Amino acid sequence: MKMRAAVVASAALLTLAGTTSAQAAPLGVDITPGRGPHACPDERLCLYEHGAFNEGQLGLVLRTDQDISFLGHYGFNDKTSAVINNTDHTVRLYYDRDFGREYLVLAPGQARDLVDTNWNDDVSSVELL
Ligand SMILES: [Ca+2]
Repeated sequence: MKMRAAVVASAALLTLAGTTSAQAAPLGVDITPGRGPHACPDERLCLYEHGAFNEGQLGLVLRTDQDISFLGHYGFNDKTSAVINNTDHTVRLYYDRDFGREYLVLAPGQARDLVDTNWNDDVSSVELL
């Protein structure tokens, strides 16, 4: 009986958390048109389709709080031209899917325009350490 009561109590707590704190709910991955650094919310890693964080040309922003083993699943393979890491994690951007080949490291809070680097339109997977 005691155990059952505990399960019910924790289920109620989860429901409460879900209704009162929409921002804390796991986002997973989403893709939205966006322009500029403000298009990247807190706690997200954001991949921008165009350089200068889409400031010069409106484009898509992929926003995630989890690893992505292949950006092609989201139509975003070899598209990233700028990145913002608004998570608390060190992030790795990989050339190949499944976290393969070389990676570029971004510290928490770091942003980078990739246009003039050899990473432009070449990222295929991302990992949050
Ligand atoms: Ca691009």
